[in-house]
Amino acid sequence: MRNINEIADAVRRDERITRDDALTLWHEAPLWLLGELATERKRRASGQNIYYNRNVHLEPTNICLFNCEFCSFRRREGDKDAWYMSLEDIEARAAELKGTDITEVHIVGGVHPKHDLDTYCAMIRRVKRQLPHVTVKAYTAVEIFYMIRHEGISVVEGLRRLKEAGMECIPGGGAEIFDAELRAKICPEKCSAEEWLAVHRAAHNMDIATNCTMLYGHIESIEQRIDHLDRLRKLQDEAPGFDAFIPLKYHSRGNRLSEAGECSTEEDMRTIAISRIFLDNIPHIKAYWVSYGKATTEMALAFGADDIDGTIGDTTKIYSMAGGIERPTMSVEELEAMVTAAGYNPVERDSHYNPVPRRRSAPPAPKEVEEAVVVNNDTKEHTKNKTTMSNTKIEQPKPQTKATVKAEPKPKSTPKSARGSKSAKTQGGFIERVKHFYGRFPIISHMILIALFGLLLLLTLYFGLNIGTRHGNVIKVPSLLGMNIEDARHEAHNKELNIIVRDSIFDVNLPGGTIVDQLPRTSEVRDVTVKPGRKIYVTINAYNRRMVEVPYVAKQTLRQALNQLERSGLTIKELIYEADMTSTDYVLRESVEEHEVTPTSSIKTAVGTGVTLTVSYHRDEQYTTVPRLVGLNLQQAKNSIWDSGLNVGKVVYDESVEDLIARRTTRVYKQSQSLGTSLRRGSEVTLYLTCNMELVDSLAKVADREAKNYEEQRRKALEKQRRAEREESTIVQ
Ligand code: V47
Repeated sequence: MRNINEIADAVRRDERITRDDALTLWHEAPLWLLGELATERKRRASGQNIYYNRNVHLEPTNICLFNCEFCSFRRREGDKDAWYMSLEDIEARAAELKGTDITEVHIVGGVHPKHDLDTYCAMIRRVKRQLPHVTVKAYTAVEIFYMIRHEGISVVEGLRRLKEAGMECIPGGGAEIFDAELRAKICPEKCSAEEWLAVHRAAHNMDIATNCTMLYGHIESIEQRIDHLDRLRKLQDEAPGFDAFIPLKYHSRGNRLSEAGECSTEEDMRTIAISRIFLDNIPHIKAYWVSYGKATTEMALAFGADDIDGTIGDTTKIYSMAGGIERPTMSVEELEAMVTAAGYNPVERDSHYNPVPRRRSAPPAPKEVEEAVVVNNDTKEHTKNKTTMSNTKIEQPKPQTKATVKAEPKPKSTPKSARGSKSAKTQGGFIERVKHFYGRFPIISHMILIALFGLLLLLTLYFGLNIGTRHGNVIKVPSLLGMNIEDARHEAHNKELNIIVRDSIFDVNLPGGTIVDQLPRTSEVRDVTVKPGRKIYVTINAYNRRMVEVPYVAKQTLRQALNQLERSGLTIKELIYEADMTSTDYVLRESVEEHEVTPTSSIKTAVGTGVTLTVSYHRDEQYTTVPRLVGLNLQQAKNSIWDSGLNVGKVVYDESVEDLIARRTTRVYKQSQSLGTSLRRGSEVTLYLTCNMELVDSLAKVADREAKNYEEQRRKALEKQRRAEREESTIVQ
């Protein structure tokens, strides 16, 4: 079993942790360390961004067949506070939302005994009829599993029908805790863990994005929490498709688990942080503000959360009925203020985590919907369809795949009667000539016929196999680096790929909207192929340089100060070392652009600005050792240098680095002083970077050997020192 320091180092190296590691972190890691590690993981996943959206919930009924111990929402038919919305009620509710700027309707409710798959599909269609541009995120896997089993069809067929009705993504509810024993205690009637996972697996394989949740803080053990996370991580490895994980804190009012009480805020933070650290393959961790309240949600941003859900507009009762916020609603301004106060960059997203461009009024229907409608009415004129849509009189628009959108009617072959006499004559002449040739050279003619037949057979086999097995149905991922995001979207759309912006940076030298990184990456030497409809995640250069307040980081350790500055999007200009009687690596003073930063200075500066820190060193600790930098990217190398009490000297790129975009894919292949060299604190280390990964790999192997030797020498030196100390103490005794 690894100790806490080994686990922390593994996380800092961006490595996966085990279930045992997660338990060790839970029981032994101080909260500040969890914050640091989770923030590191969050930074790699989404930089400084915190996401929110403009959404509403639609809870068609609270009448539910199931009677879960933790649920305060559920009512029986006939109960005085039970509600039920007919299809007309649902459509009327959707109609009320027309003209607002919401981008998502999240539908989830009780499993009503009278609802079947058709009713569930009709609900979605009613919403889409009124709000065609809005994404419907609908039904927990528990509801989906119920309706599919009730219908007696396969999960894939059920999902296909929901998708056809307009469901675009699936929320994460109903997961609760997967452990079978505990599930039998708290929600015995719900589908099993395996069934819940099967619904999400099938959805991912059909390219339907989903979320996942965990209901924690009631009667489950920490082992059961980690087991739950492990099952989610395994599914994501096997069939990726989870966009976000949402830890749902149990609320105790009005249900049969009330005696369990509610867990502390510290436990909330530990749960969020460990989820972020453990779930290294799920891009987003959501702190659902409706459940946590505003203050705890803001705190969660320092423990790895990068999403806070949306505006809600007082449309959900699940939490208020369990003792949560009575009328949950937040304006965009409030959400953004919360994020900014925590030192992050608020980003409005759509349901697929694409940033939504800033706007003041309701958005026009996005193009894709217009195109889909065009296809639905493919016998009608394009303009006519547009008019129909703006009048909202279309009958249940069916979303179509992009492949269908692009399909055009095949040109009809010319009718025989229309063929001119000239072509008939030419044809007759050709046949005559063939007959003549056959009469003169029968053997050669037979050989030509056999060759033609063979060629025909080969072509039939090749195309037949490709159609039958779809072996050929893959797309080469284009290189989007350096392209503008709009052009890239256009290119990706033509290739039936989807672009998701997952992060932004700010580089003054590049135009706004330039793509600076992409996943999967492709290059001149390495082609990557994917199936149609797959997502390409990109990082873009932001359009505007954001201003941030410089946090006061003096009177903290250097490590804490570096973390806090990084969280604010700032960097280090210089570390100046000053002798001190008591401590080493303690920040004495801080300045930015010639101004001293004080607890009350409130200086604002652009993201990416360098801050100067004056740091202490104790007389006996004037020297520090150079860390291993080979193999790291520039940011990682800089962090490591500052962490060691050194400064970044020159940054030198070799000839393989052709432009500014290429700089972002470089790694360190050489450092001016090798690992373990003893240097005065504050000295400079020069970094040499390249795009040539073979060179990096071969030099990294040398660096690995050096690191091993260095560790060995250090261990021996320490042993020797301890032995000497022991001997000295025996002599004294
Ligand atoms: O599945 C029910 C939970 C879930 C209580 O996917 C309770 O983006 C706490 O899944 N205390 C429904 N939790 C809500 C949900 C959700 C919410 C926000 C965003 C997303 C998303 C999904 O609420 C249920 C259950 O796990 N729940 N009762 C309670 N007393």
